Amino acid sequence: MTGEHGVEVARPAGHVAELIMNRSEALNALSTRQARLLIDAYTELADDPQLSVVIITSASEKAFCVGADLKERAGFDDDDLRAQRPVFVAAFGGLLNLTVPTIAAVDGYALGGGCELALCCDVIVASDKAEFALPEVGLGLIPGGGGTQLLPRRIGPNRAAELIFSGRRVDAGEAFRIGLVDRLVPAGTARDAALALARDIAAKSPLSLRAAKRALRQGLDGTLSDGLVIEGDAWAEAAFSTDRREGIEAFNARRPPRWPSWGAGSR
Ligand code: CO8
Repeated sequence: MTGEHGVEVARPAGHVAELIMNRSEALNALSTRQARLLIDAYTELADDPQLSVVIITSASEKAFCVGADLKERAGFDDDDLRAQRPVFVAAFGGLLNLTVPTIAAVDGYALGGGCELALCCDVIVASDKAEFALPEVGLGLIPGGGGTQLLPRRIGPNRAAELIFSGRRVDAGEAFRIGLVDRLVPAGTARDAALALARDIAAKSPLSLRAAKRALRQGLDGTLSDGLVIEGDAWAEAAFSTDRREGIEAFNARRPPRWPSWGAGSR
């Protein structure tokens, strides 16, 4: 295995956490150890009731994440790969299942599992120098971190098929055009742009954000009519909350809301 492993959790603004992959020497390649560090970070964040937004990003100027650590895997037999699988499933699933809005800030390569980490987020902010690919079929694999399911939901099944079957790299401009990237910003500014967006989001009702995300995500799993029922339940949770009363009062008083759902310990 190359380089130090590292995943830092920073708090760059109120109610915002930044999860920074910091294994720059190996371009944040996902070894088993690096995947475990991600899982530890999600566990810490999932337990934090004061959180409204999570950004996942990289300390490397060159890469967001280049996917599975192919040097580590070079020594793997089938049992090793089988043993790694649940760790990797949790490293992707833990991000996908965070109950607060998530943003990937991508300023370089997002390849294989790196692209899938971004796909696990609600919003992808990328800079001009970002590049995306799911090259797994060229390695005798297939995307296994959610890529075959999340990419078609993002960009449509046929565009996803073209990218997954060819494994080709997509530059930031094309990624933005096809909807793989949601906000395109100048090189070197993806983290700042993601933070600006995160601050905007974090000013909103924490209860509403969680309810909206639940409706959005769970709704995508089923039929439209099931989704509308899920939306109705999530709507009721927000609509009959004290946050709704505060939101309307603050609007009419022309002042920023002070969300009751933050509770007394709000930072
Ligand atoms: N694993 C380990 N080390 C890597 C990886 C990787 N994936 N990618 C790059 N590195 C290392 C290189 O070996 C090199 O290290 P060293 O200097 O010690 O030799 C260093 O990073 C820099 O790389 P390069 O010298 O190659 O730099 P270049 O600028 O020439 O190229 C690239 C950079 C384009 C990123 C190139 O290295 C590359 O193509 N890397 C492989 C990317 C790839 O194919 N990723 C997909 C892997 S498969 C996968 O991710 C499956 C995910 C499974 C999830 C399953 C969930 C259950």
